[in-house]
Amino acid sequence: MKIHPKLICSFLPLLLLSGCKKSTSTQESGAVKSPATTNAAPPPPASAPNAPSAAPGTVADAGASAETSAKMAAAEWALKQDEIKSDPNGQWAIQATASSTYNDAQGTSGWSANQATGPPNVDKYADDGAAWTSKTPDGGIEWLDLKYPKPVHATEVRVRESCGSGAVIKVEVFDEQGGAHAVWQGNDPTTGLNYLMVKFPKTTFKTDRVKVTLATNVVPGWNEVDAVQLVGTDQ
Ligand SMILES: [Ca+2]
Repeated sequence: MKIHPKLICSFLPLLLLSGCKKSTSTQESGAVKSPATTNAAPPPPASAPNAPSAAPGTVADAGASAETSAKMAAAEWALKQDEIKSDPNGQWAIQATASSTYNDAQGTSGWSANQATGPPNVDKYADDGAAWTSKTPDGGIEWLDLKYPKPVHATEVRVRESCGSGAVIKVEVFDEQGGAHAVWQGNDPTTGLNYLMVKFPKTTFKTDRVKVTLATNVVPGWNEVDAVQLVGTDQ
């Protein structure tokens, strides 16, 4: 049975079990995967900055310390995002094609393959047209094929997942002859708005092309990729 994605989007009850739903709302009440500790900082309670420090050992103190931990984790997450974004050996894709796109999006339309080019531009773990997603949420194997400006001896690929994270199953890089080399296959541990970071021994060949394969059926709901960074050097 073929259902137009927009119909699925408007039929929210069906999506209550989805990892990432399509909705104009930024709420994630239906998300199975709630943003993890590595996700964007939850807004601090309004009273936080002026909260009196409670006596040691009280419940209030435990709450304050949990809040401090959450803020520290959020700061760590932000620092890591910034470090990746400004990595001098990192490149962002300049061109992309995909197995399919939501609503058959072409060019630079929302959710098109091109939305995975350039630096990350999704700020929240949610459905967002500034990321690529496939035509159907849980159809199975889908892929994103990306081109980079400069061929490099690659050491790492970083896939920024922004919705329904955890569905990547394979990352390949291509040599000058167009041969595919799988640099990672496995169970994607990514949760929330974050990078799947695939490190591998420096390739003997230079590459300017990366292919990311997902099994969209392993994480219910839309699986979206905001950006993919290729890390490598000239030598
Ligand atoms: Ca993007």
